[in-house]
Amino acid sequence: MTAFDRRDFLAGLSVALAGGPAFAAGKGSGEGPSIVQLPFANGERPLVRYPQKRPLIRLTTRPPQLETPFPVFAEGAITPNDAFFVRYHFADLPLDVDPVTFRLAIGGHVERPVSLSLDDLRRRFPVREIVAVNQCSGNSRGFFDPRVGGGQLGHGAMGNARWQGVALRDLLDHAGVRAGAAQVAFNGLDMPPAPTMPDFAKALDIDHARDGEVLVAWGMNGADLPFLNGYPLRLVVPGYYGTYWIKHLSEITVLDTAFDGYWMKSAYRVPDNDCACVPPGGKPEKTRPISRLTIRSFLTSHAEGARLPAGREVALKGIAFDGGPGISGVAVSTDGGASWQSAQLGADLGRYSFREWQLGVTLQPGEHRVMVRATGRGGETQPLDPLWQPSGYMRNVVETTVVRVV
Ligand SMILES: Nc1nc2c(c(=O)[nH]1)N[C@H]1C(S)=C(S)[C@@H](COP(=O)(O)O)O[C@H]1N2
Ligand SMILES: [Mo]
Repeated sequence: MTAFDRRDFLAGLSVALAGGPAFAAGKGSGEGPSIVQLPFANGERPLVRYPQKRPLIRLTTRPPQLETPFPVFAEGAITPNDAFFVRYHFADLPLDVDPVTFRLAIGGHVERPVSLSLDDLRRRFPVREIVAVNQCSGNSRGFFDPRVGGGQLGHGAMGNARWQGVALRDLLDHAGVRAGAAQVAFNGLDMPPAPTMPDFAKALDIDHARDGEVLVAWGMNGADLPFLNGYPLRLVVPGYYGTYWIKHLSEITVLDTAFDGYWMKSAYRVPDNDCACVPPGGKPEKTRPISRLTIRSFLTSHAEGARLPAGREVALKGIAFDGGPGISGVAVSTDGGASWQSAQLGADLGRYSFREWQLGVTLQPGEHRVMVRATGRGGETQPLDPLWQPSGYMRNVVETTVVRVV
């Protein structure tokens, strides 16, 4: 973003953050914003326009939480920057990031604490790219039954982008990690509204941080990160839930102990068992930090209630992804799970990316329950019955879309 754009943007952002007329997506002036109905109780949401964004589904104003309208995922395997979802925990966003004076600090249990400018990052380290899905732990939480507390999201708190930046490993090597390092903690420029509240910070084990795939990224789909997606730098943790993908990243701290911040120790934890689940309504005895994405797939070509022509071939299309093994197959049922057919997979953009799929079907008149089930290269697949847990994370049941063939 140029300095000029940024000024414009910041003016717009403060209006939006103040809860003002957040650029109504409605047709003309005087009309309120368009309303989207997510398919669960209390699912009415306004479509609002924030700076650098097309109209998105607003969950909350302070902090800004915006979800991607689901039809966007039919546009292709890459989620456009202006449609990418936005999630913050606190409304106190940085409003004065200057790309010239901005510094990323790397310190803690290292030989040489360093402070790097954006220029240093671009010039002094090999530039790397990876296509990876950023999905919020609570994506699809609104579908939990029994319902759970937290943002009642539809399926739009996910997105897939080509991220560009430098390997975290190269930065850590530059600072020189000292023997005995255990974890690396990450903090961004946004602040809690009161000093008594725990700053949003996350940590990765040292081996994970040094795996060469975790990036400190400035680029997203060939452009600077949109401000609301973490300008000027964010962490990219391929295969891991979005909670680790710290935005406005300004501080990297190597620790010789496990990081004990609130957002690791108390929040973003899941039942410590194979399914990360408990019986509906139950409580886990033991928890662990949330980590890898579970495998998921969606029909994107047709929405619930769509009308399809009878007796003619129709292309069903969609996306699938997992936490890193990569998608090996997608099965589709048009009869509520009685029979399944293998879909054709689209281009492979890497094992952390959305993988497109499609299947030509010819259907008889009537109502059809279309179901999609992905399998990963490790053999893992999606459950037919939803898993439940009290935080409403990690939904990955086989989703069903009812279409009418006429
Ligand atoms: N600085 C900062 N980074 C953050 C957060 C935050 O509140 N502050 N939220 C995290 C969570 S929970 C998610 S799901 C992702 C969302 O990324 P996005 O807003 O770019 O879609 O950002 C992560 N990084
Ligand atoms: Mo999240």
